[in-house]
Amino acid sequence: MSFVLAGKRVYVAGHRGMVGQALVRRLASEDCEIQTAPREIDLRDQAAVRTWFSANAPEVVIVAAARVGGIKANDSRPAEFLYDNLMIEANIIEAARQHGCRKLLFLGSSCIYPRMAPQPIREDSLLTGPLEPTNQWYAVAKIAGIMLCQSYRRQYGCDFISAMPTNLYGPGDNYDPDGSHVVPALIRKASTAKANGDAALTVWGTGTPLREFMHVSDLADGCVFLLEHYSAEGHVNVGSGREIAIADLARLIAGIVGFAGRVEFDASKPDGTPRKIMDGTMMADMGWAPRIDLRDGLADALEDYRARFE
Ligand code: GFB
Repeated sequence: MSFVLAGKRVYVAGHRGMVGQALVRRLASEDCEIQTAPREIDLRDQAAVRTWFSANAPEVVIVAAARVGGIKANDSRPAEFLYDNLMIEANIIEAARQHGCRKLLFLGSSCIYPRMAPQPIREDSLLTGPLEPTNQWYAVAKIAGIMLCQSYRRQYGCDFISAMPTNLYGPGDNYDPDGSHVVPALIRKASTAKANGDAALTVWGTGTPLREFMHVSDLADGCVFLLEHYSAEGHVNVGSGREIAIADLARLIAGIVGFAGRVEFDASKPDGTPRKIMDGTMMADMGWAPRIDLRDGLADALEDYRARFE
């Protein structure tokens, strides 16, 4: 099976975010017309989304727009993470159906899976156990997005599919200390500690949680691959297949940044899920593999941080 992107109007919802920027970069080599909506369009507003779809008639849609953030943002702003994500995905998916879009890719997150899911986490672990409390609000919204795509396939015959990326990092990331994910947070902490000549940097939690990280350009490539080669109800994991403990990640980032001080841990901060590595068999069996190794990817992210903030 092969869906052709060339010549089609492809709407990247969320083009200002890290994932959306990577999709725009990747799609530039696909000979398609990339569409983005201006900042004034509030994707939580159903009428605004419908009007934009009527005026621009996208043929393919990638739902990379979302309220996202790291463990603290998820835990402290539960209503925003649930409401905003439900509204954004429902409005875009329904508008795509109304306007007869040929294909839609919805992006979720590995946090949709139960906190204690068997590892590596297979796609069929969904809804087999309780969620991780720190990000259950975001997870429920993303699970609803998967279900929307599945239900629209069944009831309306829409070719809507879902991908679940692992923890992502890369150019265009959010470096806000309270809102960010761990990779940008540690790049900033190590860079600041180095610049200030500090003796130590502080990592949240115990340092023992295991996470799988993937460079956002690999995700963008996986998305294009799925649009072209996948059409089925089940959501698909997209990961790197490599995991690392947060303590080791902190030391690796400190080394790449050139911060030679101590790495300390603040165990009063939450660890979140103890381990989260996804099973990538579905993507591998279809013939796709990520390419960017963690060390090279982190060096690229650091370059982005320095270009933007130093
Ligand atoms: O990246 P992160 O915020 O997200 O945190 P999750 C990963 C791990 O890094 C946690 C630790 O164990 C954090 O306690 N950590 C250490 C830090 N230092 C820091 C720091 O300075 N900042 C941050 N942010 N973390 C998110 C979900 O979970 O994963 C989202 O909350 C989403 O909904 C995302 O699913 C992919 O991996 O814990």
